[in-house]
Amino acid sequence: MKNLILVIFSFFGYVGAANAQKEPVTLKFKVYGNCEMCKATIEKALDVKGVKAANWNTETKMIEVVYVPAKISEEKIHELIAASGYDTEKAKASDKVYGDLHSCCKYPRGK
Ligand SMILES: [Cu+2]
Repeated sequence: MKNLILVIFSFFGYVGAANAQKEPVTLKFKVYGNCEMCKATIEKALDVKGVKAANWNTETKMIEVVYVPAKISEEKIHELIAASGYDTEKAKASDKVYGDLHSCCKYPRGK
């Protein structure tokens, strides 16, 4: 009987952990960029499954992303932004995509 209770409790513990992963969480980090056009590109890059909302601030260069960890990873979010041409704290855009950005969008970059 004790074992059965233990099994039931660990089952609910497992379900609880799985549900936690399905809850949206908010991530805030820096994305290098310049203007409203950058904002549109960055936010469009995150128009994917698992991302509930993305809002990049042109003044502070900070992005707020609401996403579901069970559906998309934090790393993937950084990679998607980098693939659209913008460097983040964790992922760097390739010189090719950076070079393809509109001239007004070529944000200052380190070497
Ligand atoms: Cu721009």
